[in-house]
Amino acid sequence: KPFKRILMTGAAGGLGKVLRDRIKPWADVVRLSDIADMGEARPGEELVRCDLSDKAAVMALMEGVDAVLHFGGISTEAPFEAIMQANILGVANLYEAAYKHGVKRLMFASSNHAIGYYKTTDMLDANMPTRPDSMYGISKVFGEQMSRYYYDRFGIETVCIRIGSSFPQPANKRMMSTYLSYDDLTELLRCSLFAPRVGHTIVFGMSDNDSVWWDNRYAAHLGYRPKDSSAKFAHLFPDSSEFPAKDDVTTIYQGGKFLLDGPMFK
Ligand code: NAI
Ligand code: 15L
Repeated sequence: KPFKRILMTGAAGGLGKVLRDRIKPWADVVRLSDIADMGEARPGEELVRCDLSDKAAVMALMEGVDAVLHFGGISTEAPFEAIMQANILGVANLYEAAYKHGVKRLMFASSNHAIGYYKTTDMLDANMPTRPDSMYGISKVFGEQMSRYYYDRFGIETVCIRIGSSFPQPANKRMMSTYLSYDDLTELLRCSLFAPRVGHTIVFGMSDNDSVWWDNRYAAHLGYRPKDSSAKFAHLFPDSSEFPAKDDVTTIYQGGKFLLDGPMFK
């Protein structure tokens, strides 16, 4: 197999559970980690309970690891203190451990909430300034910058995937634009790990949806070709009302509901 040992953090989470078996073909051993219970280890797995904010524990977690898929952390808006521990200190610990243990490549699960304050009428590429929509979004910007620094300083490569909405199916009209199927996510992870050179790449994690807000021109070297589309779920949202609806911040801005969580709209 291509890698001896891949580490996936956030293994007890929604995406971690889906990916657990899918990433197996890529490594002799998959080391799965989370602060939460991950159940029993299956063949080819190592389970390590670890709080990402614990520097010594993250250092130990990285021992013998060749590549990292970093999904662990808080995945929605939360008080800054909690975000700071899991997503800011957590990412700092992760990169320092990756450096000390000679890890050459990582995937960082960033989010569309790093750019959630752009409008749904905007078309973005990866070179446009970030516009986070929440403390959560700010923590993802931090992760993107942390990984950029470790590339510039030490040559450690990272693909930051600004994941749109990766769920079994879109839950609302907004997600018709942001939907990323599990198969396409898996393919994007494969590209992120196996493209010959990625340097520091930011890619928007979306399927081949009909209406999109993001342009992946600067990630062409990944060779990512989505096979799914949200189009097959169009019947779930027959409402032909205007999108974005006037005076509804959750449809005017790309970040959707996250716009309501900040102090601005309380
Ligand atoms: P999730 O919340 O289901 O999973 C995150 C996992 O991280 C949880 O199992 C949690 O226990 C773990 N975690 C939280 N704090 C931790 C800590 N201090 N130490 C160790 N582990 C900790 O989220 P989901 O949906 O699986 O997302 C995975 C990653 O992808 C997250 O980083 C999220 O921000 C990102 N993402 C997901 C999107 C989606 O559509 N599912 C969209 C954009 C980004
Ligand atoms: C995210 O970053 C979250 O982790 C996920 O739960 C969804 O809210 C997603 O963005 C989204 O914007 O749909």
